[in-house]
Amino acid sequence: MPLSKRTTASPNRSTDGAKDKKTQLEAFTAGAAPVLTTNQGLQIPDNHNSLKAGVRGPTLLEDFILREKITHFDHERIPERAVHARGAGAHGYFKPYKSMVQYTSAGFLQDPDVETPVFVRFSTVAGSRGSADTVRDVRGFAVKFYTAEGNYDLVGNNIPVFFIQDAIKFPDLIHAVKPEPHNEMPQAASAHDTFWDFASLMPESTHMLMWAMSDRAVPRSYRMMEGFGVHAFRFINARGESFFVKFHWKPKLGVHGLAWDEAQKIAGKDADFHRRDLWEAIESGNFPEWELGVQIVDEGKEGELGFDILDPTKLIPEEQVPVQIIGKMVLNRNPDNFFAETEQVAFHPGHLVPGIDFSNDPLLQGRLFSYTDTQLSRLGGANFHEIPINRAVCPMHNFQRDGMHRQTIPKGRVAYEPNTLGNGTEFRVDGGAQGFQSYPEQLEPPKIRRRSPSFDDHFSQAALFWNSQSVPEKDHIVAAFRFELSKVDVPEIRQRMVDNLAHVDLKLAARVAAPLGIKPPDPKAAAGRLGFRDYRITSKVEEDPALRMVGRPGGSARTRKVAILVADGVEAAALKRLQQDLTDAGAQCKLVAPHLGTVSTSSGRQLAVDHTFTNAPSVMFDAVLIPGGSESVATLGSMGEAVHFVLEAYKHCKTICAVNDGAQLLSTLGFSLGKDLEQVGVPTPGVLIADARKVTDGQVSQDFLAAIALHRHWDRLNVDAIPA
Ligand code: HDE
Repeated sequence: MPLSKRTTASPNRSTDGAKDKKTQLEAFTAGAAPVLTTNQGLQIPDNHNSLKAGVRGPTLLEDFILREKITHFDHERIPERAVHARGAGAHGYFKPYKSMVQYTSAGFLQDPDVETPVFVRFSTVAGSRGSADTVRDVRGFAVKFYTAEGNYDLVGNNIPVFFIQDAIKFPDLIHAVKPEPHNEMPQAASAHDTFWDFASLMPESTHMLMWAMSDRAVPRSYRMMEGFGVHAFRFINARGESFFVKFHWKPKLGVHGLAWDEAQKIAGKDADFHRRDLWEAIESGNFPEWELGVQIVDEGKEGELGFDILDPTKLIPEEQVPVQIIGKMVLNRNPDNFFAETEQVAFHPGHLVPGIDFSNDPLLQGRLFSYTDTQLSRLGGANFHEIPINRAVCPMHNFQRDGMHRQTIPKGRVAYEPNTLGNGTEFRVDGGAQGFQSYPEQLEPPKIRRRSPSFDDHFSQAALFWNSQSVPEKDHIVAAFRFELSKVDVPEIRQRMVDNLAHVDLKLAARVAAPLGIKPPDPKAAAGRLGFRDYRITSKVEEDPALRMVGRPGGSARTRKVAILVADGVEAAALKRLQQDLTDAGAQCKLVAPHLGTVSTSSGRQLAVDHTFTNAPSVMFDAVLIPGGSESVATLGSMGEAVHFVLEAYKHCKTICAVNDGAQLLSTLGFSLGKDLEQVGVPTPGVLIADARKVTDGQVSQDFLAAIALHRHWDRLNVDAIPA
């Protein structure tokens, strides 16, 4: 699919031939070649032996071919990102649904026929580059739009608020969450003393902690995450009018999380789980899609929200200001090279286009410094904008010169402005209506190093988030706090944290505290501490359904992975029909068996096996089908790995469909299934028992698909009792 037929046009900017990012990148792309050469192009005769003084003698310093190869290898690594080191990227495009001309002059938001190329990088925050994908963490969601007016970066997260209110606390936050400095442990985890020491002393982090302890922090897939710009930005229209705007990305596949036990196990079984999921979805043509949404607040009306729009620990409830959906992003191409593209891409919240501007959010203001600064050391100098993935697709011209690894060869003697020597007449860029215009906001003196009192409310939206959760989601939040705090050695830190939580909800705090070997939470103890603020706003909404993940409409079985458990003697007829119906609905079915190769069906046919129980455990799947066939079922029942597979899928609240005597496997494992196997659907949520004869009319497939579309059956009872 072509990435861009037309690019966004600006009245005073012409574009050159490199309109399309893909075409531009192709100019830098190299494939396999029939010879090996040095970096200078000299053909290499032998890539297996270094130059030696005699076949058994020492290697000669003269061997420039060896030296060049080893030297280059020695310098292959660049510093990993200080935060968001672990990530995965993809190319795609963005298209607005309608013109946003009323609110913004941004060219790429004007014309529904215009596709703007994008590159997106998803990431975790705390872990190193080689850490596991499924750790409990915030996810980065950074989008670079290659517009005709320059690159616009929307550098957001999958959580709409942040831990801190002022950029000056960012190094402290990150030092606290990163592995502890004396022993560099733990990797990619907030469950340790320094993080909770800091967090418990920073009540402003409470709202974000609620999100970070929710299933948002263990996404099922990058494709199933929301994205948020977090800060308030500004839209500015052609008349110079300003509107506050908050950005949202809404995934077409719904918002879904893993079970915590599942996430931990995946971290060991497939550390690349999210990266692989994104890659495979794109390779198979299941292009992930998000809609771009905006919440717009007129400049001057922000006071009516009831909280400070500049405070990044606050979100605007969707119940209060609805999200307008304004466009769609599709990711349709994997990078050709991870390092060249995903590692070298350089995002920056200050990469803006005319029509979009900042707010005074003090967290955002600090970011405006940090991102260029970090690229200087990470990408080795000031010319990182010339790296192919970072190049704008519109013409770029200025008099910045030289520096490490400069690629462009600027012609002529003029490297200053104003000048007359460039083209014989005076060239001067000195004000005027063209190009980027900062919003001429009136500022209030005095210069002051202090937090605005309007930022003092630390708990009301944490409570709003808590009150908006479904029962199982609340249970998961409690379990996450318990897990994290149980890893904290110092009891005073655990105590301080639950005392803070008492200001969100006393019952929540008491539940968290119960197994932690500390006193019951004491709201008064928290209130006496430095950093605590008594101020509390009254939220205009008490609950916001948009804040929960469970029970939202629009779930689908599309791209969901279904394991079909088979062994010799499996009955194939119902299996085949279900497999076909699931595949037609976009699910991905894989046959998991005791061995690779084939298994024989009860009628003597051969079925090709995709995976073994060893190489593809249940945590790799969203749902399980256990077909009938007494021999097959007996074999599975005698295999520890197969039994564990089913128990674990059940524990993780996944949909399980058992056909005929497949159900016996479930009952031998102790699940109560009701008596009537003729009946489709039993009291246990997400466990379907089917009669093979009924499969042919398609109803079983429909029920199975509907159950998979619910993602997980979190309301399944007593899963904690399952020993898996
Ligand atoms: Fe970042 N952040 N950040 N951040 N951030 C970086 O920039 C920083 C913040 C976010 O895939 C770094 O190029 C400061 C909020 C994403 O390449 C660094 C502050 C949000 C990514 C940096 C914040 C983010 C980064 C490290 C507080 C959500 C990954 C490498 C003032 C709105 C981008 C780099 C990618 C990366 C600094 C807070 C999102 C060090 C100082 C809030 C998605 O410059």
